[in-house]
Amino acid sequence: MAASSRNARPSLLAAARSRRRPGAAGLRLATAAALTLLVLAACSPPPAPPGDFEPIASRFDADTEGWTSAEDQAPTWQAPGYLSVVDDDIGWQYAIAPARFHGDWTGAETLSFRVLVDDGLIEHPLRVMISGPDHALYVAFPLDDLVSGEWVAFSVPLKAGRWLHFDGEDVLEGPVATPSELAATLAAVQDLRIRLDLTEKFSGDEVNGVDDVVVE
Ligand SMILES: [Ca+2]
Ligand SMILES: [Ca+2]
Repeated sequence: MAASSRNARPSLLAAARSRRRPGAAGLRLATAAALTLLVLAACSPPPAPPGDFEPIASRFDADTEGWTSAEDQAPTWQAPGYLSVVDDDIGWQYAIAPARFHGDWTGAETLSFRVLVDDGLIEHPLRVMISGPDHALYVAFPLDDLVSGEWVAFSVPLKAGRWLHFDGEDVLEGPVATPSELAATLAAVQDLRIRLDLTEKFSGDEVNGVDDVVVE
């Protein structure tokens, strides 16, 4: 870019000089053209390529892929290829993603996953939560989305609107995150977890599955 601006200026000036009686209007045009070229050369960084986020996924084809849980009992791998999480305490059980899911999600558009719902009495909404340096934000899915004993697919856009500030497990609806709060959180994800505590059971008899967790 610097080379083209260096080349452009002398040739334009030479063209202006070669005129015998350059009118004021002609000089102004030549000067404006030279300035335009200089500005274009100086101010045109290459645009960022769109959609350059590299998707992150856990398909659990062969093992637990490093996922953990909030309560004592570790998740287990189940054939033909999903993660099984047992609710074995009165606390809230979560499936917790490994560090591979941490980092900059800027440019990602959707978070999706599937859940195999325990066959007990469904009482608590499914939640997914992402945390960054300053905010813990979650989306709660309607209770009616859950189907006892069935696999259900969930998907949420990584856009402001549905993401709420975590304000305790028992607060059903925290304050809505602003676009800038969500963007700041997505730029430095430190934790991703899915609340898998859906039924009234809590003593090792509630078992939920999760599969195909994808950020893309
Ligand atoms: Ca799988
Ligand atoms: Ca439970």
